[in-house]
Formats: sequence, structure tokens, C-alpha cells
Amino acid sequence: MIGTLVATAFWAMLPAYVPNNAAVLAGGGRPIDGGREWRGARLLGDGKTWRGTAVGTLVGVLLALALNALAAPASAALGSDLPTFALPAAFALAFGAMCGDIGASFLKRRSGRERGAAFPGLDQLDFVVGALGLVFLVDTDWALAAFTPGVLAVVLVMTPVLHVVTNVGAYALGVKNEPW
Ligand code: CTP
Ligand code: K
Ligand code: MG
Repeated sequence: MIGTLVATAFWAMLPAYVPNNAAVLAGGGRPIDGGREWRGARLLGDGKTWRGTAVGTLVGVLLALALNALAAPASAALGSDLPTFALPAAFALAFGAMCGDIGASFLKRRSGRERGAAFPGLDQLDFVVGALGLVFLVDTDWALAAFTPGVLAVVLVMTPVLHVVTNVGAYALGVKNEPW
């Protein structure tokens, strides 16, 4: 039962988990804020770029489409129905995750944190709030069916753990500048 919930939560959130990691690999180029400042600090900072955001979103959507092709055999193996992703839901999960991360950078700059500074709690959940917020807004029926209360609870507990593990891993591999 809990195994099924964890598998479903991981599957449903994968299109939201991967964009931020893809952005780390693809980042660079023009910052979204164009270097603009607001109230004595950068609006977002050099860590939020057009290219990172676009590539991250695209990778998340493509991953959702790949999962759609695997949903039938994966559901059979699990013995439980895994969700498939309609295009609006796929886009909302991926782009919402990127927006949550961008919103967090806005808040970091407002609170005097430089690019790369940690903001415990926000760092681990910004993209979840963005992804779930946008997908419930854009495709409410799909979101209610995929994210039942049990799945939602697992997502909120599992995501911070996965975030810490992937970021420490990416830092150890030299892909990321900070382990958060
Ligand atoms: N990145 C990007 N565009 C985004 C998100 C991330 O280009 N929308 C890339 C940037 O190269 C960024 C790296 O991924 O430096 C790591 O992302 P993140 O940790 O979110 O950014 P930080 O550099 O730590 O900046 P911030 O303090 O604003 O979070
Ligand atoms: K971040
Ligand atoms: Mg960072």
C-alpha cells in the first residue's frame, strides 16, 4: 500500500523533479531579470536564465511524454494504475516547478541572500509548491485524480529528502556549485 503510494507519487512528480536539474546542466546566457535591481538587490540574479528555464521546462514535458509510453507496462508491473500526463498537465508540472524556483530566488534576493545562498525549507519545497499550484490551476480534474490525499502526503515528505540527496550528489559530481 505505502509502496504503491510512493511509486505513484514519484511517477506523478517526475516531470516536476527533473526540470531544475536539467536547468543546472543547461544554465547560462542571459539572466531573466536582465541584470535589473530592485530595492538594492538583483530582482532574481544570474542564477535564473532564459535558457535554463526553457530547457528545464522542455525536458520535463518530454519526460512526461516518455512516461506516457511506459505507463501501461509500468502499471501492470506495479499492479496499480499510474497516471498518464495530458499535455497541459505535463507543461504545468514542469513550468510550475521552474516558476517556484524563480519565485524562491526573488524571495532570497529580497531577504539579502546572494546567489547560491541557502534558504532551508524554501530550497526543498519551492518547486513542489510551484508545480502543484500550477497543475491544480491548469488541469484541476487531472490533478485531483493523480494527487489523492495519500499521494500528496507522500510527495510532501519524500520531496525534501530526494532534493537533499540529488543536490549533494550533483555537488559531489562537480555539477553543482553548492550542495543545496
Ligand atoms: N539555472 C538556470 N535557470 C533557472 C534555474 C537554474 O539557468 N531557471 C541554472 C543556473 O546556472 C544556476 C544553476 O542552474 O546557477 C543552479 O540553480 P539554483 O541553485 O536554483 O540557482 P543559484 O545559482 O543557486 O541561484 P539562487 O540563489 O537564485 O537560487
Ligand atoms: K534553487
Ligand atoms: Mg542554488
